[in-house]
Amino acid sequence: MTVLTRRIGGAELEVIVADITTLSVDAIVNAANTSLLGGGGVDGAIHRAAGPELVAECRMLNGCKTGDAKITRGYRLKAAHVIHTVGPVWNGGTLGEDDLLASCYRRSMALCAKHELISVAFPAISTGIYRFPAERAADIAVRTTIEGLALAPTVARVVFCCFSEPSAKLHAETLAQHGGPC
Ligand code: AR6
Repeated sequence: MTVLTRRIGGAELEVIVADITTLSVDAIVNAANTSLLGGGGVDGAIHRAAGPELVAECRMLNGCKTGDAKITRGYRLKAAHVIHTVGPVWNGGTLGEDDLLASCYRRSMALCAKHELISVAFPAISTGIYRFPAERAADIAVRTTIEGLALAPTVARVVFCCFSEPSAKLHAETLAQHGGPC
């Protein structure tokens, strides 16, 4: 279900409610952990849908630091690639959680630029098992991704793929303050 679509420069940004594993985009972003070897939430869903080849490739990456991102192929997913990023665990906001979450979106957009990807879909990183407050996370997600567009000229479509309508509403509220209608 599409909640909002906005045009910013040459790119179309969408907020939808969907299962990210079903999307046909160049890359879906995974809210992973530092091991990159799978887990619960969206991470578990992506690994289940991609098949065992995904964890085999992940094993060769030597993990990922919080705030960083690494790219693999998508295997059995419709998405050609998976960008694995590690969001911060929320600890009250005094341990640099905002900057680390922004870094996830920035580093993911940088990988899109490096690999000349055209379309990318993000889940609401850190807002599940890692307990980051949803409204604060949505604001960081949308603002940082918009900033990242300037350095990712190939990206023409960004999807904020939310798992619930309340989450989508929070992303739409921030996105509505930017760009114009499509
Ligand atoms: N499609 C889109 N969004 C989803 C899906 C899905 N299929 N499934 C869940 N979400 P979470 P985190 C939403 O917990 O907070 C894992 O064990 C979910 O509703 O998946 O970054 C990792 O291995 C929420 O809004 O990730 C780490 O250990 C958002 O995705 C840890 O969880 C993120 O929730 C990472 O925790």
